[in-house]
Amino acid sequence: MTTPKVAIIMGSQSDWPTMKCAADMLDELGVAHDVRIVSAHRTPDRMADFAKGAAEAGFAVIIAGAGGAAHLPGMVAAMTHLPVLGVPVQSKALSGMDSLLSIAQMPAGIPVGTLAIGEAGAANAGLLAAAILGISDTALADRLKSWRAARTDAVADRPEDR
Ligand code: RP5
Repeated sequence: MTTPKVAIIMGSQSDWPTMKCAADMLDELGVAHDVRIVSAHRTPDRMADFAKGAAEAGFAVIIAGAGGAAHLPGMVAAMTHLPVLGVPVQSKALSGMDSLLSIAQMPAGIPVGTLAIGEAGAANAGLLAAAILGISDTALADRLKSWRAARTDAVADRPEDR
């Protein structure tokens, strides 16, 4: 069995309901992925081992979700050249604004591709990972185009019950 090309990591079990939207999107597009809990502050050694070994393990894209002082995506990006897509998980205290700014405001030099707060961001991270892999996988690119075309076709010309 080949190693999945996408890793979905998150800081806590509590992030899973959000990050599941990325996993569901990848499932829908037929993209194999691994899912792991990797906390920057609770399991820093696990995070470093994962990030430093991710390329050699065969991953091509990393989706990293975290909430609050959400340093996981940036820390992982600092330890791998692979593209890191950051998903700000909606926090209780600040509704995810803390997560968003923590992930988006990386200093120049170590980029994290930051998505929207919450489930929309996670779903879009799945789509973006598929688009990145689709550059060198025409079958996947075709599946992604079909997925988008179906969404376009589903939009009615006029609202119902008008
Ligand atoms: C972050 O703290 C996690 O990414 C999570 O979003 C947040 C809360 O974690 P728990 O206290 O629910 O484990 O590290």
